Amino acid sequence: MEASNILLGIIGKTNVGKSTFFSAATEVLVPIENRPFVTIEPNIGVAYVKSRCAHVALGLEKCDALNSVCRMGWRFIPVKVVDVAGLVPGAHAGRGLGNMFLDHVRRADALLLIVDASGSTDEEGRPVKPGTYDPVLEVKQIIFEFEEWMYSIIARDWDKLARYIDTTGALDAAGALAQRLSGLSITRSHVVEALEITRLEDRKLSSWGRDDLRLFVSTLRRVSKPMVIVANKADIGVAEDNVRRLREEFKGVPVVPVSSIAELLLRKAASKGLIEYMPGDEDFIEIEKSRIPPETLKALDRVRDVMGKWGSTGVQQALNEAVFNALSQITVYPVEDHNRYTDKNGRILPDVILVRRGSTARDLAYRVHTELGETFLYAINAKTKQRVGESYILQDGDVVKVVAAARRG
Ligand SMILES: Nc1nc2c(ncn2[C@@H]2O[C@H](COP(=O)(O)OP(=O)(O)OP(=O)(O)O)[C@@H](O)[C@H]2O)c(=O)[nH]1
Ligand SMILES: [Mg+2]
Repeated sequence: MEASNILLGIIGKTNVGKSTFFSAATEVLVPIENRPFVTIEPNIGVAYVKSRCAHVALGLEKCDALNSVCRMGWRFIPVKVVDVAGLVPGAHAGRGLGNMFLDHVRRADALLLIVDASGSTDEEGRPVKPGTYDPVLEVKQIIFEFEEWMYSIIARDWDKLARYIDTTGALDAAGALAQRLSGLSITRSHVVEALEITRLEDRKLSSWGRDDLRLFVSTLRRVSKPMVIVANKADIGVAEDNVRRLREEFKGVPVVPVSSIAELLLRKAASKGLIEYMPGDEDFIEIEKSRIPPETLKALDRVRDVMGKWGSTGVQQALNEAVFNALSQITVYPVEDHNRYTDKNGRILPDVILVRRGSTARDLAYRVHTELGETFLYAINAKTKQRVGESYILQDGDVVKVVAAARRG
């Protein structure tokens, strides 16, 4: 059973650390250099969001995680991440590498906007003295370029589409729009929400002016591609003030201070067996100091200072913010045996599933198997042993057995 089919897209200016973040999060090795436009082709990998495993709350000693990983009471749940080439101002008009490569993030459910919070790269991504460039401006420019790209897709034969939807009056406009935009992972409910917010819901599409369409596109962007601002290079002194400024400017959008380079070093040291480190932790342990090369020890000391300052490297927090906050996902554990919390093979809490907050017991049944959804009778909340109906709203960490009329096979 798939834990999720969530895709996170990494976007940002060129040379700000997108690939470093990607590599730190996925442990996929990719080219990283201090110059613009190192990444051309997209990188795809698997990262994990981290959540307390249900076995802890149930007082069990362990579980048998199958579609995810359990480490010291924490569930690591896979999500896909894609890293693409960098943007520069004017990308929509073809500057730099243009914006066509954003096609590789068109299916993203949420965006990780990586910004150089130290201000040590100029508009074109060239290295400059820290504090020179303004990260607030950088975020605005990237959002602008992203929305220009979305606009160019939606505006393409818009007039024809608008006429078509307006003249076939019986057709559900939001549904038809959503169908047209499904390649961008935009759903009918995203469209409905954007129409409501912009108060364009009652207006004929063909009566919209260009400004109406622009407003609709930027609203749809906010609704369908929620964002986390990754304030990268937080290990450089001046980033602190910029993190505060970013938070002030972009209220309602999570801003996470991150040192991707620190996380990358920790993951590498851990995989070599030099340190014990769990992503998201506030510290690490040197396993045997005498075995660690002196320059690595020095670098690790610097990493420790950064972690001390911010509480962690921030990479895990950024992933968690995107999935649990921006995308409002919660964890649910489907089981067959609600007394033992096992599947039919006796494995304890093998699977965890990410569902949107507000999902029901029947939604969960559908996620497990279509037939289970169709033949749903009731569910049992394994924590309380209580029977719940199809409209029961799932809670984070729920362990649920679905009872259906007919079984598979
Ligand atoms: N100090 C510091 N430097 C970083 C951090 N993350 C990345 N860098 C450096 O920033 C430079 C660019 O990193 P990349 O990951 O290649 O950046 P990118 O955004 O993928 O760049 P392009 O693919 O060329 O657009 C490299 O020199 C990295 O070592 C960080 O957290 N702190
Ligand atoms: Mg790159």
